[in-house]
Parts: sequence; structure tokens; C-alpha cells
Amino acid sequence: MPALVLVGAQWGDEGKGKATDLLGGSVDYVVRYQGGNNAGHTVVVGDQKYALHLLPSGILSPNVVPVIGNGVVVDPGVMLEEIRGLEERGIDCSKLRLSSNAHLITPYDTTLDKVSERFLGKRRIGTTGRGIGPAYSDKINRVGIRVQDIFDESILRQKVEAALDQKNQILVKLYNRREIDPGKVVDEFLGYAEKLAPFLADTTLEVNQALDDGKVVVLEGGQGTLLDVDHGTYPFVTSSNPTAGGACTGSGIGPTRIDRVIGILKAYTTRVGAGPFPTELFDEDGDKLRTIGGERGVTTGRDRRCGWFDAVIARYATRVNGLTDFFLTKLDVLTGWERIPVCVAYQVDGERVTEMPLTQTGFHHAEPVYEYLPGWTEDISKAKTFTDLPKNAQDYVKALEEMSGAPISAIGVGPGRDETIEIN
Ligand code: 2SA
Ligand code: GDP
Ligand code: MG
Repeated sequence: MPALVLVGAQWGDEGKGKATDLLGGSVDYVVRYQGGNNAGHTVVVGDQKYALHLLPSGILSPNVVPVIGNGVVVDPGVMLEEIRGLEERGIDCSKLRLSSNAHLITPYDTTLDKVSERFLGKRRIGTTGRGIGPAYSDKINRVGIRVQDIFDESILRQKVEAALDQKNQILVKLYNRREIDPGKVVDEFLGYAEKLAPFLADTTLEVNQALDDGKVVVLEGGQGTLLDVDHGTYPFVTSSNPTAGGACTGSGIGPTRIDRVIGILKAYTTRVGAGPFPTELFDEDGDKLRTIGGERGVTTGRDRRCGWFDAVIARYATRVNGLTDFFLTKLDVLTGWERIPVCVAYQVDGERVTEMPLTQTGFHHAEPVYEYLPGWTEDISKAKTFTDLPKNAQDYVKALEEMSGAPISAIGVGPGRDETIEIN
């Protein structure tokens, strides 16, 4: 059996956690392949709500082996705390596997993330402040600390000292902060070794073997396509590759193993943090989407920016991820509008474009061109089949499908596990 990828088709928070959880019953492995505890994946099971930041959403399904792949950056304290919180609620985390090659988020990464954002002032990215960018730049600069390093004290000490030689200069001279003591970082990390040891694994080997044995593997993306460091709205992006290509490098499987790439697509659009957002609303419609949709950051509690559906970015997501199908989420949130604007193209410096503009400046200048679709007022949260939806809601879904370039195979009509319409 092959692997499938779940990827956010917009700027994250499309409902990937719920989608992963939905597949949980028929899945053997759920692998996170990028990002870290900047993610906020919400899963609602009955009357219980879980907010996962680092752990794969598959952790909530008893038969799933959850895996933190090599492409993830791990804050070990946060990881142990998240496990503790789940175990307190009766969730068994003992099957969790942690790649020995994953990089660690160090205390200096978190400090640098926060102080550099403050330093940027108006030009800040609006990061989650979890040390994600600095940890990935350590990795690329070859001064990163990996999970395996905390099991070798002498290597750990050498690496932390080497990294801090450089970082302390930056902290003191550029940011006017106090030096960080390498000895303290080493002691803190050594203190995690015993607790992390049971999870340590050659995850690439295990996941490939699982595929050889006919198991079903889901590769769970964090954030979303437009936050991808290569394909997103750079520099207003996260520092990893949430897009489908990242699923291979971040988990250590080859592209030939993947036969399905599902884009999770919200029926409108949201974004957290700074950066361009053509369909953003600054009026009461925006407030209404935020309130009804509960659009607040799961990790930082920040209000999410809200706007209408943007077919240009949906098409772009289909292309750069090679999407096979979409899960459309939060259709219920759109109940009650008389007509619903959908962005079908942009006006960029006097020219109409139907694909992403060539340059980031073009995207900053993009003005949405709207088509207006008739809305519905009926409660759709109990709908079980496509034909249970009011005609206008059906037409809205069909229009989005046509504009976005891939079939819609499931529709979310509420946050709960069972509030989903599957389309065969
Ligand atoms: P970072 O911290 O370096 O990854 O931030 C860089 C940009 O990426 C955005 N980003 C996110 N956008 C949406 N959701 C995310 N996860 C949380 C959630 C966010 C939260 O599920 O709600 O709680 O605020 C997420 N993680 C990173 C971020 O806003 C920056 O624009
Ligand atoms: P993720 O980061 O992609 O996993 O998404 P988040 O958990 O950050 O945000 C999605 C939010 O929408 C969560 O609060 C989910 O419980 C909720 N949600 C997911 N699908 C639906 C849906 O179809 N309808 C409604 N009303 N809420 C949904
Ligand atoms: Mg989220």
C-alpha cells in the first residue's frame, strides 16, 4: 500500500488535524515531516477537544504509529510536556517514534526568534516565536543540534559551544541581550535524554519497511502551501517546506511511494502573521468569519486575518503539490450570507491575471476580481451526503472544485469527527 500526503492548500489552519484524524481508522502510520511546535492542529473527538502542536494528529488514533520525521524541528521540553498532557487525558503515547536525525530547537533559537522579530519592528514576519526559523537556519548552516546528539555528551558539548560562540556575539552585540551559558544548555538537553530514549528510532527505515509490508502511511503537513519557504509568499513564510515535495525529504521516503496528495482547503481564507493576502476583509464580513469560524491561533492565540475564497491560490496549490483531491473544510461557516464573493482572478497593475503573479511585488499589488455566488441560510451541520446540502451550497462546492483544479472528495460541515460528508 502507498503513502498519502495531507497538505494545507492555503496559509495553514485549513483543518489538517481533523483530516488526519478522520483517516486515522484506516491508517497505520502518521508522519510529521516539517515544522515544529509552531503548528496548531485541532481535533475534536466527541466532547473532547485536543490541540496538538508538535505531535502528529494520528496520536489520537489507538492503532496508529505516530512519527516525528527527520524534517521536523523538535523542542524537547515542549514535546515531553505535550506527551504528559495527552497521557493525563488517557491517550497512550508509547508508540510515538522520533527520528534521531530531527533537529532540536535550542533555547537560543527561541530567544533569537523573539528578539529578531522585535528588532524587525514594522518589517516583522509575525512568527510564532517558537524558534522555528533560527533552528532551521542552524540546520542549513550546519551548526544544528540533532536529537541523536543528546545521547553523546562530548559531541553535544562541542556542538553547543561552537554554535554559541557565534550566537552569543549576535545576542550581545546586535540585540543587547545577555550571553547564554553553553553549560546550562548542555545540562538541560542531557536531562531530556532518558525521557526521549524510548521514542528514538530510525524512522526512515521503519516507515519504508511499513510501506513494504503494505501498511498505509499518512504524511501530515503543518502550516500550508503559501507559507512554504520555496513556494509561499516569501519572506512572509515559515522556514520549511510544507508542500508535498517536503514530505519526501522530511520523512525519508521516495516520491514513487506516494500515490495521493490531498489538499486541505478552507471554504474561505485565513492567514496568521504578516504578509500579503489579496482577499483579506477589514469589514464586518471579516469579523463574522472570524467569530463564526473561531479563527484564532491554536498556538499563539492570535486573531486570524480572514477573507473570501481565493481560487488563484487554490489552483496554485493544486499545481505545486500535484494534488489528487481536496478536502473542503468549514463550509458550515459560510451559512447565512445572501451571496458569497469568490476571487477568480487578480487585477495586477492594470492587468487581469488568473495565475500567481510572477513576482512577490505583483502579489502585493494584486486586487481580487470577484464572482458572486448565491448563499444559503439552512443549517448544514447535520448533512451526511452531498445531496443533503441546499442547492446553493452544492453549487458553491461545485464552483470551487471547478476553479481549483482537483476534485473535492470530502466536505467539512462542523469541527467534529462525524461532521463530514464523504464524496465517492
Ligand atoms: P514561524 O513561527 O517561523 O513558523 O512563523 C512564520 C510564519 O508562518 C506562520 N505560521 C502559521 N500560520 C498559521 N498557523 C500556524 N500554526 C498556529 C495555528 C499559529 C498560531 O494553528 O493557529 O497559533 O498563531 C502557523 N505556524 C506558523 C506564522 O504566522 C508566520 O506568518
Ligand atoms: P490545522 O492547523 O490545519 O489543523 O487547523 P486548525 O486546527 O489550526 O484550525 C482549524 C479549526 O477549524 C479547528 O478549530 C477545527 O476544529 C475547525 N474545523 C475543522 N474542520 C471544520 C469544519 O468543517 N467546520 C467547522 N466549523 N470547523 C472545522
Ligand atoms: Mg493550525
